Amino acid sequence: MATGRPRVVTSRKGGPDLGDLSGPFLLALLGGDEAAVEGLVSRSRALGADTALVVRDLVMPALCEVGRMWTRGEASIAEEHLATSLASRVLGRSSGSGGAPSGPDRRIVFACLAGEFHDLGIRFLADVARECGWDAESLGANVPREALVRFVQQRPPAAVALSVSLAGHVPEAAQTIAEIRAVVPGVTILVGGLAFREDPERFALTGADVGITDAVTLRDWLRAQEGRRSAVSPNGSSVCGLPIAMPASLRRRVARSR
Ligand code: B12
Repeated sequence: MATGRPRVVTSRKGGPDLGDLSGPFLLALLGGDEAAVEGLVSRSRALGADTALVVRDLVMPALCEVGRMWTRGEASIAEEHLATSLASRVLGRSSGSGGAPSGPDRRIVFACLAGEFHDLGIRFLADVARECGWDAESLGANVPREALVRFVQQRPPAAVALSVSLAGHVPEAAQTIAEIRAVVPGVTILVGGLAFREDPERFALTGADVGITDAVTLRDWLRAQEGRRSAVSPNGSSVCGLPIAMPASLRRRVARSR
């Protein structure tokens, strides 16, 4: 995959309008009303929204508003924590699965960079990827660079998706991407997160292949990869994402249990 300026992709708006549900959703999150949050997610699904759309049009606006309220002193840190964990729990339960993933060409690893604690986005995105039939692994928040690079080297996926919320972490993203490319040259690297929603020019500073700022665009990008061969070079270092150094019998057992 070529380096240089990332391809920045954005899907057009579309799908059911969840606008009427967003106010009640915010109130339910701030009030810690799990049944109401669940009910509103179910109503969105009944209107035809998949996880990507629920994340973009229901969850994101509510959590951005929680963030604004937090900075204005209208919501406490405890209320923010409550809203975040409630959204994460309910969405996790309601997300579907797109069926069995079809091999290493469809394996994607999500991670937040070292020092980056905003991992809710990638938790949702991993659900979106699973709904698209991808084998998604989320390494969560604050993944040390060396650990991430080693993980990707040992089990090369088709794609690595890095999340950056704080603008100050863009240089760390660039360094991480350079180190991943040095050990797995063919992997497709995506970046996204608040840092790029605030200023898309920052994509160019990372060296990533693809820049995406929302869940619906990621869903569309993942679907568009269907049928395309992975760019990961067949150097024998990965079979279904499991390290080649693993004994063949153990590898088969682990692969069967996934
Ligand atoms: C919840 C939250 C926290 C939680 C995070 C909990 C968790 N487990 O994620 C905690 C309490 C840890 C936290 C900490 C901090 N936070 Co905070 N936080 C928020 C808040 C309220 C919501 C974030 C969120 O979950 N949004 C919802 C998710 C779904 O959105 P998302 O992460 O952007 O992801 C979506 C897209 O960006 C995209 N995406 C994300 N990553 C990727 C990657 C790829 C590859 C792709 C394709 C797409 C993609 O898809 C996702 C789904 O659509 C925001 C407010 C806001 N406006 O966002 C502030 C906010 C991000 N935080 C902020 C700040 C300042 C901090 C702290 C510095 C506060 C402090 N003084 O300690 C620390 C920093 C910690 C750190 N080093 O990372 C500021 C950032 C300001 C700025 N512009 O830089 C914000 C904007 C609040 C504000 N208004 O000031 N925070």
